[in-house]
Amino acid sequence: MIVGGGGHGLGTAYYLAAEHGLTNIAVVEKGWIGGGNTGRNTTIIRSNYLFDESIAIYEHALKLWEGLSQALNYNVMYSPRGVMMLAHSVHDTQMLKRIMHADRANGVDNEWLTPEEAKAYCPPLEIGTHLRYPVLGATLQRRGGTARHDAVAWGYARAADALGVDILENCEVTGIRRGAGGAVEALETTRGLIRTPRVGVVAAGNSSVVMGLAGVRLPLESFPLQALVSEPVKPVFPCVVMSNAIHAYISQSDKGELVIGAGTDAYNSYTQRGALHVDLHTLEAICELFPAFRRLRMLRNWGGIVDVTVDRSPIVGKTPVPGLYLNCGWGTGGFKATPGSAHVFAWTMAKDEPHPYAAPFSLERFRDGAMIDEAAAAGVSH
Ligand code: FAD
Ligand code: PYC
Repeated sequence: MIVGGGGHGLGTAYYLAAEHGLTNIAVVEKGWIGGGNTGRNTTIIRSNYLFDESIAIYEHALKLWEGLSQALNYNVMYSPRGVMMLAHSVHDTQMLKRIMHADRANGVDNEWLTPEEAKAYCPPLEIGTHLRYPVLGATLQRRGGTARHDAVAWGYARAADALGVDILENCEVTGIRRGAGGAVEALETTRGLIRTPRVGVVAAGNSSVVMGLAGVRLPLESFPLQALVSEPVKPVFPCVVMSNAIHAYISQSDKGELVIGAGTDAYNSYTQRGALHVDLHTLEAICELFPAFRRLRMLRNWGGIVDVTVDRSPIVGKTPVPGLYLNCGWGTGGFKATPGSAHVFAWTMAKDEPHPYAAPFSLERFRDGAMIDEAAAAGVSH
């Protein structure tokens, strides 16, 4: 049983069936598939992280993105248009260059652009020195880009369904029963009891609530994270631009809307919306960096709930409860990880041992102090 019908959960079910030959799999989703963070994110895909462990798992995902439409026979509209990260201070410059060198040492593409080169790659970018936060340079990962977020859920769901996976929507898990030796025995759901010896929890934002049903406490917090889109316009924005320091990130969807993301709200919550002032702050930053967009109108905004660990890295692996596996804590950055996360989690569940790329992201690292601190590369302030 997989709890959670987002991209990670549906992908896990797909790889369990496609690569491990398991046929008695079901995904239970309390709402509709893709209705969680999978369908609410700003779709940025990249693998330009700092630590070797992170680079390995995100690069594994990026390589899977490159062939995902073909593998699923479903167009997920992966578009490697390049992800640029702006430096506005000496500190930004040093940090981004450190990440760039770490990536290159791991064989992952990343390069440094001068302000003029950054503007040539993204013409709407303002690089004047009069800015409160002038652009001092940028890193560029050309293989980074975007994909259509809900197509990822639909693509994995259709491919998993074709392999015999059952997908149950409007089915909320309300209890996890444990039997002899504390092992998982059954799921209590709003549609009845489901007996099962093996459960994978992939319920982003709600992970601590679901794991609490089995008596497991998690070292993470849930926060609202918001995004918004402008009215649609003709193609004006050729890539993805992120500015961690003044906090704004932007791309243009195939429908023409400018897709803009904000930071997390400063309080914990399980509601899928946040405070308006966070969006307004983001729009101020966007208008400063891209003055041409000042007259655009906002079309709609929304929020999702992200679960964030203290080192801003995920938890993927086994738990102290026999038969219970966990995949969570991707925080503000798990969309890009979807295929890689699902792939290694399926491996972990099928073999009852952590996939090598997942092993560093165990729950035990919080006990042992083996943190993988990706706060600077997370791209979104927490
Ligand atoms: P989800 O898609 O949230 O799936 C979890 C599912 O579990 C949900 O559908 C939920 O309904 C279900 N569930 C919960 N509790 C239960 C229960 N008791 N019983 C049954 N089902 C349950 N990441 C990036 O890489 N790039 C970005 O640009 C980016 N931008 C973001 C912007 C926003 C505004 C937000 C909110 C997130 C962003 N992220 C981004 C993060 C990314 O969206 C998530 O990390 C990722 O989508 C998590 O996928 P998932 O499949 O684990 O979770
Ligand atoms: O992780 O790249 C990211 C990201 C961008 C916006 C939200 N998350």
